[in-house]
Amino acid sequence: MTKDGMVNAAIAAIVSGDVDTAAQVAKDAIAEGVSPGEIMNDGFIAGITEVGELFESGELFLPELMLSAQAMDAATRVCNEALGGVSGEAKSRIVVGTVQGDVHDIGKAIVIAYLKAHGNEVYDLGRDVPIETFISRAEETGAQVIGMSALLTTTMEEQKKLIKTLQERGLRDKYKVVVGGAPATQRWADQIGADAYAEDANDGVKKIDALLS
Ligand code: B12
Repeated sequence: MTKDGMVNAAIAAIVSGDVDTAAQVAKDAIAEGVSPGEIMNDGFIAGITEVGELFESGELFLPELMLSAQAMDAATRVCNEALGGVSGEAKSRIVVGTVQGDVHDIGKAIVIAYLKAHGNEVYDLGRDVPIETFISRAEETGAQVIGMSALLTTTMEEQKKLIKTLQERGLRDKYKVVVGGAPATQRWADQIGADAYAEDANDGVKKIDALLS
């Protein structure tokens, strides 16, 4: 199959919520020499973006959205595994989680895989993570960076609250705080006093590298 064919198959597998095909397309594409980042961005992320639009316009409903999310999860696992990690001294230690009240974790998983592939030690805090957990895990692990994902306009407030809590405890200067997720913007990051906003996983790696250099 051509690369375009594989990209289209990836989009179709996510839109139709076909878990097995999504995983298989990811494996085939990587075996054919397409990079995991490329098939993820051009294929699977394009597919889940289309699903989001169909959901928003009422052409697709929650049960289908959930199947698409499962297909996305299956594809993400294959691509993330192929991305691998870098051995040797870690560049930095980073804790990353999806904020409390929010179960969206596909984007977070991709960000973590990219950060690991670029030689960072990353602690995955999971989803629906309370502020206290972000802070205690950052303290325990000696992290330099706290990364927060939020996909809902309601839960993005948690990003703001975490920064405020760090300030109140005199811990703000100890950490670089990076925010991401579909509703976040550079403007939002500036408004809440985050150190950086990243629009995708690649941007996240670059911004964190820049913050720590
Ligand atoms: C898949 C999905 C789900 C799945 C999630 C499964 C999972 N395990 O994640 C399920 C079906 C569970 C779900 C549930 C819900 N969802 Co939903 N969901 C989506 C959908 C379609 C895709 C999200 C996604 O995975 N995108 C793909 C990834 C790769 O992109 P990403 O998350 O943005 O991440 C990238 C960047 O943002 C960035 N990034 C993200 N985080 C971070 C963090 C850091 C530190 C950095 C550096 C970068 C970074 O890098 C990532 C990789 O490039 C979106 C639509 C959309 N356009 O976003 C709706 C959407 C987010 N959901 C929505 C809604 C309303 C819901 C529900 C409330 C539905 C309901 N009625 O129950 C529930 C909420 C449950 C909860 N409490 O969290 C709305 C939110 C509306 C709003 N304005 O708040 C959206 C926008 C759909 C819509 N258009 O209406 N959902």
